[in-house]
Amino acid sequence: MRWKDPSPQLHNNSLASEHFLNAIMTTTEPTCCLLTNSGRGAVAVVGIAGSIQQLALLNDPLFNPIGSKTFRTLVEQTDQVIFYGQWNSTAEDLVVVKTKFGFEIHCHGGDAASAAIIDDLNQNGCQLVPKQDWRLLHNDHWRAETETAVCEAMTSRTANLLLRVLQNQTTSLTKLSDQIASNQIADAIAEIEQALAWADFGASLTQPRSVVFCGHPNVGKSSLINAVAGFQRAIVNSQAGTTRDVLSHATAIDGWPVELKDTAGLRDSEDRVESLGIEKAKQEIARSQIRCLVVSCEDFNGPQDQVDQALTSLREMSEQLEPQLIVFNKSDLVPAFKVPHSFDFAGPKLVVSATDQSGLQTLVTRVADALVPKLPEDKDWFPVSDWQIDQLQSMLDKLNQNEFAAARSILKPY
Ligand SMILES: Nc1nc2c(ncn2[C@@H]2O[C@H](COP(=O)(O)OP(=O)(O)OP(=O)(O)O)[C@@H](O)[C@H]2O)c(=O)[nH]1
Ligand SMILES: [Mg+2]
Repeated sequence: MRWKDPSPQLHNNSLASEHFLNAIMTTTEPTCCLLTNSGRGAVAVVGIAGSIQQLALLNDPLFNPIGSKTFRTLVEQTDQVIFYGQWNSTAEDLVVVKTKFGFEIHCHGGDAASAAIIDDLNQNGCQLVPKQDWRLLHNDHWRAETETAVCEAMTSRTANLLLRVLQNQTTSLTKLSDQIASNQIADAIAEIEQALAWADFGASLTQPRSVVFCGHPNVGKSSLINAVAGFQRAIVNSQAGTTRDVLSHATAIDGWPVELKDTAGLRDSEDRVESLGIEKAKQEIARSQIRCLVVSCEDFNGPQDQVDQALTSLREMSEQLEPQLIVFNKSDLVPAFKVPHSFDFAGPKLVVSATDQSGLQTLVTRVADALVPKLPEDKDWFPVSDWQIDQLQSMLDKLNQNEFAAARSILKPY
């Protein structure tokens, strides 16, 4: 049989998952999948599954193991699991590992090496399947989702947390299933609610959070982003209104993946292009998780009427934009600058300079605190994908409607 693209419903239907598993194990045409994320690691892993006798890797000399024996002989006549050798078409030295379902090819982490291998496999009848479906080989959708999240982790901090979630998963879901089976429904509900309380955090481990720098023109938003990101990316200019679009820079803050967003300075403008930029800025500010409102220390250090005007404007912007942090930049221009007493704000008020870099470490720490105010405990399990969140929500609904067996069946195979 030929492998067809899986239907979108596949993930919501355990019968369909079983169908997939049967298909992949009995098909005469093997399948392959890039198991690691594109361009994110030193080593990329290409998985191959299917009827072992038919594997392209065995039938054609795609791979030459070190020594005089052919790959087929080694696989069929020895218990060897790890094979060192050369991929023929690219002459790359790599490692092939025998697995429960077929093989894994561990090659160079760049995109080109894995693409060449997948191309060779494809040409030898090994069909490429999406990562999500590949993981259903486990026949455990809960595990498949968490493993996929581990592969999507962008930093070692998030990868470690996701691995811990994976380790805790069997114990936690088995406990939940047992609680429902033994009619401890209130405990089960509390358990699910506790897990769902971490759902946003779980999602943030694979999807970067947006941190926007906003404020009036010329206060140093672009300069601060460049300083935090560690290199010159956004255009900085002494002319107000320099940034016209939303610029995005992917990085990590304290190990949390983020997109730093540079926005146009907010002011009334007659210029059509600038006004469009300001409109986009407002939309970005509204959808960002963390908003850093940037002002210039200079505006708070002059004649009283200028300071009063700056304070009024700061209060208005703070009410409108609801920032988590207020950043007084250009402190190098105002020695011994003090944040005005008369300005009340619940979050951190930071005094920094993009030019001499003072206060930047504190700024980064405070952004990290705002991103993750609290960490889960080592033993905690929580959902890390939309599918897992949906399943837990639907379990809650079923438990609340006294449909205990239906709720428990969602936890299959636990
Ligand atoms: N002395 C000093 N100058 C700074 C500092 N930060 C930025 N500047 C200068 O202020 C001017 C404006 O900086 P930008 O980073 O372009 O300001 P912006 O807020 O992005 O401006 P728009 O894109 O126009 O909204 C430039 O000349 C910067 O070199 C700082 O901490 N100290
Ligand atoms: Mg700018």
